[in-house]
Amino acid sequence: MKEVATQAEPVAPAKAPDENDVYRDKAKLLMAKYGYHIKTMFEHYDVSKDGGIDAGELAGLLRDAGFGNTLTRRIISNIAIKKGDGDGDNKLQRSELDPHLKKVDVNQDGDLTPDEIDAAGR
Ligand SMILES: [Ca+2]
Ligand SMILES: [Ca+2]
Repeated sequence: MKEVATQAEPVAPAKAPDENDVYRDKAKLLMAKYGYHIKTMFEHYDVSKDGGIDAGELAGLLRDAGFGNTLTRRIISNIAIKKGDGDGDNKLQRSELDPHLKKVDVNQDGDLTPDEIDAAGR
């Protein structure tokens, strides 16, 4: 009798939520406050209403989302602005953010839904 190699189903290891899961949950909670609308959230954090998110405004977003502490938020904000700022005004405009957000906003409706956030970076 031929031995049938039992094709072991890949068992999903019971893995503890990794850091990215934690970030995704924070992002979901934050987006929920703004009805998942990117525009609503952007306008909320553009405190100075100049059409761009500066490092201080971004740090406020990170604070509300529960990321890091005052120092790490300041560092993260400065790095994010440096990386994303295309026109050198030290702020992130929608035009500078949208190419990144579009990768998450799969159906391009301007909302970041929990499903899309879950799928991001997997
Ligand atoms: Ca602003
Ligand atoms: Ca800019």
